[in-house]
Amino acid sequence: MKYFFSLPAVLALFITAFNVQAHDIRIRDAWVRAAPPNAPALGAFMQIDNRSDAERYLVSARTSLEVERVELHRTMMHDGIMQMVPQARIPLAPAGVTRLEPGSWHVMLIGPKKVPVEGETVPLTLIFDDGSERQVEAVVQKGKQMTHEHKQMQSQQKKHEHKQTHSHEHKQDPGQGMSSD
Ligand SMILES: [Cu+2]
Repeated sequence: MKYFFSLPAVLALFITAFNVQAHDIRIRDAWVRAAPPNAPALGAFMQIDNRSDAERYLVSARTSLEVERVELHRTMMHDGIMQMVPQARIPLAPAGVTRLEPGSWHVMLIGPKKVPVEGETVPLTLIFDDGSERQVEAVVQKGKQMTHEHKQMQSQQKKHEHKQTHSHEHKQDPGQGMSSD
């Protein structure tokens, strides 16, 4: 019976450890960009504060919204074309703010069964390198016009509604994305 009593104690220790570490990470201003009902993917954005003095990483995300899968992406210039590149993790600089925003790092909800409308909220769970999790409600709202962001869905399949352009002339000032939305 010793096992019976000690297991909860061990679990409690783990939970305490996670809670302590999770205080280092704070998420603000989470939002999902409003999209047409047939959108093949939804971008989710936020600001992540890392209040620790160590580099941390966002390693995955999930949602209770019904989707095919969730990926971490970064929009970047590649061979003169802005495209989204799946990321294994998103680095969170020590004592810094990392902005997930259109044209940069973002969480991508791929293959939503039903696209939420403006004003709805999307529950997101962010998972960090130490195993801790943070939950946020991301509000669906219109983003600024971004013509380049989603035009290269990694190699495959579905064509999507985003305009095709082979320049980055519409790239936004990274400083504008979140603060004014
Ligand atoms: Cu993406």
